[in-house]
Amino acid sequence: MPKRCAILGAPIETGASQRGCVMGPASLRTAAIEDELRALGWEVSDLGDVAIPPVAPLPHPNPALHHLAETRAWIGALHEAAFDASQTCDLPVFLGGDHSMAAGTVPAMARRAAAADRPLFVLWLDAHPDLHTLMSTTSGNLHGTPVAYFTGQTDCEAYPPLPQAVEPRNICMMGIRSVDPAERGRIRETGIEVHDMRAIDETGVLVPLRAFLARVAQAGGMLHVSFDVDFLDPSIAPAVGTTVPGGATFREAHLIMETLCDSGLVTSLDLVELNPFLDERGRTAQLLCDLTASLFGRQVMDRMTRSYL
Ligand code: B3U
Ligand code: MN
Ligand code: MN
Repeated sequence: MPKRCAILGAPIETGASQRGCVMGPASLRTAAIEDELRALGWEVSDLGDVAIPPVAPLPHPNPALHHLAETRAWIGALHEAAFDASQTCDLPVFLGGDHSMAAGTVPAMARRAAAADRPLFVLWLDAHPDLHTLMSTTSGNLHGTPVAYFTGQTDCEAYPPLPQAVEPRNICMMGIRSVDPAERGRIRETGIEVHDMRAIDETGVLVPLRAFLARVAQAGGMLHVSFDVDFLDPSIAPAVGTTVPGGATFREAHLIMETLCDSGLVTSLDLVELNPFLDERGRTAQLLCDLTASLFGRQVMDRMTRSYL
């Protein structure tokens, strides 16, 4: 029986400082993400884009925050739509949209996992840990807050109540290379596993990835992958508002996606922060599409055995 995938668009850009992520889902559709996955033997249904109604501004003690009301509305709408999408398939793909959308998708996947009596694990591929609370962010860009929210930190109360928090020990971050002081403290307090670029340079991507996948498998967990475009080096992925030098290479990124495929553990995916306004002839959208194809089973040469350990 073919495996089923659902595509859901989250055209949200109010969590970022620059506009343009609203076009992310359209750009990924133009790059033919649906056809690519179908060609790999998946049954794919495109559920269209989520939308929010107009909202009134929400006051907050942190004067730096902007677009709080919109973000709260997006989190609520996305939570419901992502949960519903996950009930129709094996592996939903959420097309962003800035990373604040993970405050909707990840708690929805935690709820789905809890209903199946399984723990949710999260692989966070990003230059940033996105671990600010609504009080600690100084930029006020709410795409820097989803991890604090879905791990149940205080000072996120202006967001919708969290039905199911993700255990910090079930989160693995890779590619991290831009961390604010408040986030650094929170990484220490929560014990979230962080592999910064130095660690990746020292061991390669497979050592920490295989260890994490072994933990997921052992716990019988579901695995959500949240892929921020700025995880990649800006030289191969220019279409993002928050480029940070020294990111993952083309080959590291594909190897991660192929290894995730081999593990058979991935149960949901975010593709976030694609800003087509900053792209060059669609190359970042195309790369994201190709990386997703690797996660869904595309290989250069067939392998007799596909072992990830
Ligand atoms: N930590 C900084 C920068 C940032 C976080 N996430 C992104 N950028 N994409 C902040 O604004 O919170
Ligand atoms: Mn991010
Ligand atoms: Mn980032």
